[in-house]
Amino acid sequence: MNASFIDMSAHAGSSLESLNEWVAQVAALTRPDAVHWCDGSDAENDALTAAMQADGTLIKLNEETHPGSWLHRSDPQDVARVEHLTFVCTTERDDAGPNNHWMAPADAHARIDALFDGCMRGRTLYVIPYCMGPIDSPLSRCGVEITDSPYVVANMRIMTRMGAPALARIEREGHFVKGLHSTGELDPDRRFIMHFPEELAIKSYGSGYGGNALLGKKCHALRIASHQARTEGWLAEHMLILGLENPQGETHYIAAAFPSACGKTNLAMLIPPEGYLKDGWKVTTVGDDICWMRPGGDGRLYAINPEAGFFGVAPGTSKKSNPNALASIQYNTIFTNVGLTADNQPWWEGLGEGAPVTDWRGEPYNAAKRPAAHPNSRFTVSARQCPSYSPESENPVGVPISAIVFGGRRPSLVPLVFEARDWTHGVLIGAAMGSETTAAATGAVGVMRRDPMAMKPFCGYNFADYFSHWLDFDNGNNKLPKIFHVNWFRRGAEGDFLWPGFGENLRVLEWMIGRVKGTAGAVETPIGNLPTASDLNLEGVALSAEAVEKLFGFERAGWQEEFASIGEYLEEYGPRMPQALKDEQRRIAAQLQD
Ligand code: GTP
Ligand code: SPV
Ligand code: MN
Repeated sequence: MNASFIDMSAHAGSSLESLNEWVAQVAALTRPDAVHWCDGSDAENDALTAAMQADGTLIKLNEETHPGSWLHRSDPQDVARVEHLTFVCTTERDDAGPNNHWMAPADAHARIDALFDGCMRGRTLYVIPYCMGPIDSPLSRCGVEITDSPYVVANMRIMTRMGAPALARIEREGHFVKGLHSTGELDPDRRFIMHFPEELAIKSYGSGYGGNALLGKKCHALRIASHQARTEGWLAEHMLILGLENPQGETHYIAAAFPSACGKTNLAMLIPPEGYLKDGWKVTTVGDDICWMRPGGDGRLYAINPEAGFFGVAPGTSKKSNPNALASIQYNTIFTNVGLTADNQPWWEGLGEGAPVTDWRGEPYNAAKRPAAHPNSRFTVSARQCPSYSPESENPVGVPISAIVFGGRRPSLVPLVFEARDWTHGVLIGAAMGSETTAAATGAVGVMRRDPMAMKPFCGYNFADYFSHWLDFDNGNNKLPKIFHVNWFRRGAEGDFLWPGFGENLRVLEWMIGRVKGTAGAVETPIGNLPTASDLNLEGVALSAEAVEKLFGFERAGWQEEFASIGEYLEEYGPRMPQALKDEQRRIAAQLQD
């Protein structure tokens, strides 16, 4: 054990005692050569990146075009979240629910501790104190991640409020979420991502990638936080948060849940179409992936983004699709698993300029062999670098939410947008969400599955209890947001997307706020309130007759089938499924038969 470990005895006797004890226990189990407590300083970051450059973990990008930026290549077998190896370990199996893989806590600890035994020999153990959310917000929660990956440290520094201020808050509060991570041997057969909600603890072994390894993100801010939120009366959701400012200068905040790689980052950074820009419409970005919200004194839901950075999908990001994201990642950015141009600039499919010479595995680019960038390649960047960054991201009170939006990749049946009649109907719409799987998790891509509230991989407890928790917010006192469903991914007979998407999505947001204010029109149908094409401002958008019919139409026969399938889905949760949700499904199914 080196000196920096002994140094921390300085904290003994303070309320950091339990932290010190835990670090000592972990060090005794994992046997690192050194222990380093992260303070989050520039000097620390410079030293870590220099060491990673020296050992090849980071590759320096073109300093002229991309100052302060790096490429990291992860192990080719470690490029996405691993849902089949992700466990929620509650005492009672039913508390994890059919939506999670479950293991008894004692068994889970024994299995993963056997992997941790001695795993940090020859490595440094980093202690990362972090705060999810503004450091002075009562809605924020702290955690400490122990890791043997300096790449994780560098990413956590961008993604969270990491270091000394977080440690001070932990010292004040005396409690924190404990996350233990080791990259291990990166062997997919020796890999587990385990959650212990009852202990507010996470143990992750054998992956260095994204949500598997940056434990503040999906493990803490969604799986553990959703459990905490249920017991404390708030919501931890897989949602972006954006501010929509109209020409009158009013800002409405919208939270939207789309499954992984289904458009949250893009919508959060939307640039309005030209006519809207001229009129003075503006979108600001509060968050692009995670939203924590709770009722304020006035009964409205107030939301914070617990993160401080974006871990965004690189492929498809271009000047045309997402200029704000592209501008954000011109400097001080870590790229993971993208390709390289001849002059060492990062490159990915859909960038729209330049040409790759090296692919994400570090081999000469060969289009016949593999894409230049992995489909789940990502950029890590501070939210503050985004031109549309909202200073409200730092507001300790959060922002009041006017509308909640659910959506997924639905090639057929589901129209562009519809509105829930009330909160219970909105919860059913969220619970019934379906989407095609994407490259954000290992496994087949393009397979339809139910992904309630975009939380299938992230809810830390039984979905039946989660839906009950959602329903409970409608208690007569709260002034709840309106709920909507969108589908940017409807396809035509030729297989093409029927809606132009991206910036044009503003037209749909405008209609939603019109509904919130009572100024926009809609037609009532059994599935909810649908706009006609003339209820949206479609000036300058050329839609075919097929597009208008499919984007704004209501297909009764298809919805009858869909509701039969939703009914079966709710039954999978047995008697824990709230009756109110089953009643809502039956009411709509009956209306669809009329
Ligand atoms: P995670 O970070 O995995 O949670 O993903 P995300 O929900 O933030 O998705 P992101 O915005 O990164 O988009 C993922 C993919 O969807 C990219 O390839 C985008 O180009 C594409 N996409 C986003 N918005 C739209 C849209 O409005 N229409 C279409 N057709 N594609 C879109
Ligand atoms: C997602 O998969 O929803 C992501 C990427 O945002 S990860 O951090 O890997 O979960
Ligand atoms: Mn996500």
